[in-house]
Amino acid sequence: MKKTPPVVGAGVTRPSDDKLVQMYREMVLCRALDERVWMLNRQGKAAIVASAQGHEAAQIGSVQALQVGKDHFYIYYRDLAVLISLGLTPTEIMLGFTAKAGEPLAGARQFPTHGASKTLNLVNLSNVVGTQIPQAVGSALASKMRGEDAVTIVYFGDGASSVGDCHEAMNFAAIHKLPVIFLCENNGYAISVPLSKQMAVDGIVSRADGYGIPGVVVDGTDIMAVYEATSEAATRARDGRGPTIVETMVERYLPHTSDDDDSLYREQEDLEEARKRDPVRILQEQLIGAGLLPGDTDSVIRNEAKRVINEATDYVDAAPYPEATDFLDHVYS
Ligand SMILES: Cc1ncc(C[n+]2csc(CCOP(=O)(O)OP(=O)(O)O)c2C)c(N)n1
Ligand SMILES: [Mg+2]
Repeated sequence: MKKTPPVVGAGVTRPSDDKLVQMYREMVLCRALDERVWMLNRQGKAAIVASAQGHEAAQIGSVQALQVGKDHFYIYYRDLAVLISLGLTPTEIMLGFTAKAGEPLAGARQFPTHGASKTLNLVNLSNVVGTQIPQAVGSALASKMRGEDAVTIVYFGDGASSVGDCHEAMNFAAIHKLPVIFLCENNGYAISVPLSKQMAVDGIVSRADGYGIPGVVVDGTDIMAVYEATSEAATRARDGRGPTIVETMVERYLPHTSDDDDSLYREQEDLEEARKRDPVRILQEQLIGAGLLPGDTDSVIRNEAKRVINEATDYVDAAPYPEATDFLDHVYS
């Protein structure tokens, strides 16, 4: 059977130097936020945390390849860095983790990182794994019917790729050549279940042939590779050539969530190997090598992140919980 060629490597897009440094700032900020909310969980101040540590390059590199305010974003619970890259502040995100008043996406009445923003075209998500995939395809269908130039991106894990919704969504999007990007964050685990017990192949990209769409596997710890692959997928979508699967190979550094104990199913050695592929350190080294972090720029960026996270922590500590009656504010009828 004819294999669909991968889309990456046509030499389309490299991020500008300024954009690379901006993406590094976001990575450092997100890592600091992630570490802090984990700490807040251990202090009993945040009910649950799903960490993005190890996924940051896949999340930020893909957002930055798209047009925020015009394109549509369907995320899942691990997409903390997508929120940062869309422009939410650490304070706004932390209000969600601590369920405090003023949380902008869901009035502090959702699982952290869930909720919607009309201005960002960020659509509310369900914690039911995989449900966002056909919803995103519906959004892409709407854009096509309205003749809009918008692309929809949907994020999901390797585990989510095994639910029926994923197959139905990809098949439908392929048939109708819809402007959607399927971005899989393949971290090798669905909670405690390793990839080898989820599927009989190495990853999800080989399914692309079965749908008749292109698919590409990228190193999800290399932000430039993610940016390039997402840019090319977005160009295809905007040109009316239909969907693309972008499978980003990432690492999950921490347990599935703060409620999980990964020592029950994951070898210490496996984790140590994973930590060698730290996307933040990889970009830091790339930028230093390219002379893009001259002098004390790196420590200025890190200190600024620390300051912002400390301020956000103080803010949410002092913030009240929502009034019991506020829940009606977000009820349609
Ligand atoms: C339909 C459904 N089945 C099971 C669950 C329980 N569950 C929550 S997260 C998860 C694993 C998902 O793994 P993956 O898609 O790889 O994402 P990751 O957490 O690894 O980023 C499961 C099974 C759920 N929320 N919804
Ligand atoms: Mg996974």
